[in-house]
Amino acid sequence: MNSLALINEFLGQPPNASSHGYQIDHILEFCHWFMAALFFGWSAFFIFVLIRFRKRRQPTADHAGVRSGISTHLEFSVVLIEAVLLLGFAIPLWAKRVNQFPPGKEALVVHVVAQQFSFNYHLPGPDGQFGRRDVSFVTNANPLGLDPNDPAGKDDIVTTGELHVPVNRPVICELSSKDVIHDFFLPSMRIAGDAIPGLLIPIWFTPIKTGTDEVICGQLCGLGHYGMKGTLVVDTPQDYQAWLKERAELAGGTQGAASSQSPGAPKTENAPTQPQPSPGAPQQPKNKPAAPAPSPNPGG
Ligand SMILES: [Cu+2]
Repeated sequence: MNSLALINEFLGQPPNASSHGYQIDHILEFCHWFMAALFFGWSAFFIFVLIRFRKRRQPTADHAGVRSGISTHLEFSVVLIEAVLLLGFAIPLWAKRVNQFPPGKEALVVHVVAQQFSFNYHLPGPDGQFGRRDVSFVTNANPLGLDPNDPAGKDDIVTTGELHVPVNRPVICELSSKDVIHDFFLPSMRIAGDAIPGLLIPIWFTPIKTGTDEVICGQLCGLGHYGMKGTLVVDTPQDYQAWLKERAELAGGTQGAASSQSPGAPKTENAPTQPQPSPGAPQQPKNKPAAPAPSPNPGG
């Protein structure tokens, strides 16, 4: 995998950190080599034709053209390789991603709610139940509009900018947006999905390496799009439990108050050293959230 990933690395792709990512890396690597071969092959052929059929050597046009079948064979091989790539690799890989979700009990389910210009995360807390959300409860302190009267939401955890997940456990992110179309992109996890107002779009991945990874918005969503970054911290199970406990203590029963980012220093040795990019801090969303947060779906 790593020994093959020459072009991927050259193009600045971060190392893979998810269980399915190596398949994507393989297909990307193969496509890049294939495109390189096509580029140099066709370029060489083009230069050959320019010289071979120059006017000085061929003053009158030959209307019969080439009689050898080599170009037909070449073109047929290109079509064949592309068909194998698409039907043999790309479509099955994609189908696996969208059809074979891990069971809800085994996976960690997180609601990812994008807004201009940050990502909010909603976790169900120890009871495993997401509290109800409604746009009428949205305030600066309660960015997701958690219903204060819903008992299921009392222990919910809401964070902005930084999400922690345990290593080697599938994570299902249900994406939605409060304003415009964003894209929740985890380059090192080789996964991305659009966050669209009014829709709940699930994506999933299994992190296989602890550490800190970048979260970016993959859709040009407004003036502050460039700053719409976040952090995904992959913890050991112990560190993850410690983080959950810390978040719960910070929330202190007053839900929605836990919207400050990166409180305290995370206890991992891979803790981010750079300051948080303060998503959305200077630029509060100018437009009021137009669409209501999608109704939560307890139990995933
Ligand atoms: Cu965005």
